Amino acid sequence: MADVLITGANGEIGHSLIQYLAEEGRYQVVGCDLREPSAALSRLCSRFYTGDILDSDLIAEIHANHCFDKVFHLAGLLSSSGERDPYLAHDVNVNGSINIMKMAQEDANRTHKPVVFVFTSSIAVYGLQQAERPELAVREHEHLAPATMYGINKLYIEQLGRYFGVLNKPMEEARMVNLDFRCLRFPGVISAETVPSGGTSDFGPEMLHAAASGQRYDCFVKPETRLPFMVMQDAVKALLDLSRASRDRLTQQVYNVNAFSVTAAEIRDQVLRAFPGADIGFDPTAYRQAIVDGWPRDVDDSPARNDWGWEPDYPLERAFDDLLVPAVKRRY
Ligand code: AKB
Repeated sequence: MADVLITGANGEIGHSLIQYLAEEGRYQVVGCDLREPSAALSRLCSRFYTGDILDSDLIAEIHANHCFDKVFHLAGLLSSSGERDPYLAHDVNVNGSINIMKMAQEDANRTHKPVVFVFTSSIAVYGLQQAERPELAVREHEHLAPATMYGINKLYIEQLGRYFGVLNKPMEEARMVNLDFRCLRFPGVISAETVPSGGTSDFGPEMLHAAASGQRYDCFVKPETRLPFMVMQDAVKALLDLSRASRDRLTQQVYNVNAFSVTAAEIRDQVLRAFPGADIGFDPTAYRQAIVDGWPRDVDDSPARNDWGWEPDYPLERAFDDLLVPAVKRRY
């Protein structure tokens, strides 16, 4: 059975992805995270490394014990955390990513086969002025002027992925190493199972979890703030589908993916439909509002749809009615 590495295994996406991969039973799942795994998570992984992707001893230990043919690199500081400590964000998001890329390249050298390296990027790579926030969905090559440390870090790793990636044919011979680099630019992700922390799209899931657990919630962005979102199930589906797509079908390395574009007020309305007594207000925080004001209202994900058949299962109402609301009701 091949080994697959998941960094950021203890994070929201990591957790869900590992569940799917472990249930499928096609891989030996190796997890890595700064935080100790729960008992359930460590049972799902064939091996779990607790430590920092900046720690060269940890990287050397993982490298000595495994040879990966697939890596999902999810570890990183999110956008709001990144603004609170931009140097730490740079260290983890850039230098940590380079450590993981280098390890994967060495595995590719050992086996003479490119390692499929799936990187989670974000809508934070875009940077728009309020006046130019277009109504039309933004395409992958447009408005790439991120204003946050997190967005800058993500865009840079995308560029490194292009540089080290198998599509960079002229450089292949000289470098003798390669990554089959595949990247998703995620919108905000909403999960019923976990509550996020450190992100700026977190107001969506936070509103839902607060209502379900009977707590008041003050949303930190304005009601009219519109962003693209998807549910965790679709995020995991996108990761798996892209990782399994035949290389010949991929015309680019970086893909937008989206399920619905929604305002904070519309999320509140969905939550209120399910929890009519929920106490939800709006109390925007200047720096977090500034972050989302630079992000696109919608993204064009037609290359993902055309190249590898991306299609979300959960549009807005279905996401809340069929998935999120029943699940949070069971949880609280
Ligand atoms: C964040 O808010 O930082 C993330 C993202 C949109 O990348 N959820």
